[in-house]
Amino acid sequence: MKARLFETHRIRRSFSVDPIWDFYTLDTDGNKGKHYQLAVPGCWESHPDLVTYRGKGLYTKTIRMGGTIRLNFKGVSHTADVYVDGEKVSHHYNAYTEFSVVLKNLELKDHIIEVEVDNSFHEESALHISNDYYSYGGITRPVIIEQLNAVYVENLQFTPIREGVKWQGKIKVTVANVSSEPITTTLSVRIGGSSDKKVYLRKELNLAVGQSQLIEEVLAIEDVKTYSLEEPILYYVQADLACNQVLMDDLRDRIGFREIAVEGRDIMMNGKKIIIKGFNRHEDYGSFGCAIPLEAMVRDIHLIESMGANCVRTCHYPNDERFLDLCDERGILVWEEAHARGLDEERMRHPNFERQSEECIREMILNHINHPSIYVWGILNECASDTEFGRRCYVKQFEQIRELDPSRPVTFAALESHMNSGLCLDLVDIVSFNIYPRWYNDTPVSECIESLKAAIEAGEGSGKPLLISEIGAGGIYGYRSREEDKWSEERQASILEEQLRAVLTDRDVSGVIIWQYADCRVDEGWFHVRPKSQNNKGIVDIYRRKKLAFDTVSKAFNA
Ligand code: ADA
Repeated sequence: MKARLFETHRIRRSFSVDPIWDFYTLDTDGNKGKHYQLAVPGCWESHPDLVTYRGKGLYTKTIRMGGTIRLNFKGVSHTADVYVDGEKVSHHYNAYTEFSVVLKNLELKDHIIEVEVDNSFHEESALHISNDYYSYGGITRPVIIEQLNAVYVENLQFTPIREGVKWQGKIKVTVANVSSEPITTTLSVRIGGSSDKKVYLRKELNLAVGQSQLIEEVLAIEDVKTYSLEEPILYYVQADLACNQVLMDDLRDRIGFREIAVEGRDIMMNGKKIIIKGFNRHEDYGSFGCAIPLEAMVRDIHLIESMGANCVRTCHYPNDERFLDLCDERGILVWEEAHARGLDEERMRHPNFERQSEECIREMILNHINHPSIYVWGILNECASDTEFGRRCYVKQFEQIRELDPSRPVTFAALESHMNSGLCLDLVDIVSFNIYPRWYNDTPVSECIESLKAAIEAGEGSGKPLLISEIGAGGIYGYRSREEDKWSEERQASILEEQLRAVLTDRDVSGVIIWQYADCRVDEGWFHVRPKSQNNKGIVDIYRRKKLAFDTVSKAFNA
């Protein structure tokens, strides 16, 4: 199972783990229930017995391994406890960010890996709650098991810096000594195409037992072309570790030389203004749930591109890296977002909210910072940005993001009803609002936008770019009505036609992100406002069947 669309290692070896794991449901006392054999990655809801199962489950796999092993879980939904031969080696909360653990001095033999997974809305869970999307259960993203040598490249970050017509790059490499001896190793960093790379950094490191060292350098990069949406040219950054001229480890990632900036009311890419035409996309597909296979991700990209879009917002959580890789390759901009949706002040006061949010932001940026397609970091969608306590949470999270990545603008999608209480619009680089004129109210779209702009101008968001981060209407696939009554495809199409015409012709707006690309399953707690227990505002349904609005959006975006 590949976790990326390109090879990240030549030296470091990863095991190919058979994709079928043993699985047992667990009762609240941890007693095993029925036995299943489930695909990993996958959602347990894909099994006909487990479509609505919310609770605990146990995945088990026997793997022959030894020495120093790194277990890397790209996503487990949503609380994971990992055991090796019965000993707990890792715990992780949140379905949408990766985690890993290094096991040392393992005897070469069969070892039993067990992953206890919980997708219940347990009392420790501040971010996964009954919501207008579904928290699936399972090992829902790839599991990578790697054989390490004495040292390895733990993390590799690259930030492009534009200096006139030249490019620089800020490199941050973390190297770890996982042996039982102090070690001297030579780090070299290469940048270039898939074959011709130039060495830009060579450094000898002396690492004590168990020591990790961060190496930061700004490098002048030669002979590279700019990454643009029209020409999304990608390069590789590669870190190698050698001991006594013997290669011990390597890590390779893909990068693009592009600069995102905010100038006045404009979002700039490489010094040119861009207009965002995008979709909000939940990771949810037919009967795959959130464990969307690569072929289906590619299909989504083709459909999104065919409508003339240039952006995807990963509402409301960090996405699978393979999808981000596809956006990098296709020149589709990504608003990536830390996990939170519609948390009021009470929920933001949950004892675990701050720590779980902080972990999600750190893991999101640590692992996704190199993707050139990501142009903005988002947080706290429609949370309590209208209260002093809520504001303190926004302040703290934006500070953390700016500390981890000062190179990208930040934003959050605000509730329309907060437009006059804009307590947090001074904190963002880009002002974003979610509005639903003609759907949740019968306000003419242009009137809604005018009052939004007036409210922003009167507050702390004035003079900044404005994005309509959500706008749309419901339409049930296959429900047709010449009278255009609500939930019909015809009504959805005509509302979107008015919405997109008003937004895309308004020179004060830097773009629009439609809610939403595809229908998605929602938690049963939302059934009373969500026919079929789905959010039906997709332009395509959960199986990607086109609604009438598909043509409406294509016409507006391609105009
Ligand atoms: C909000 C929210 C979305 C979705 C949308 C809707 O803007 O951010 O997640 O719930 O409303 O469909 O009403």
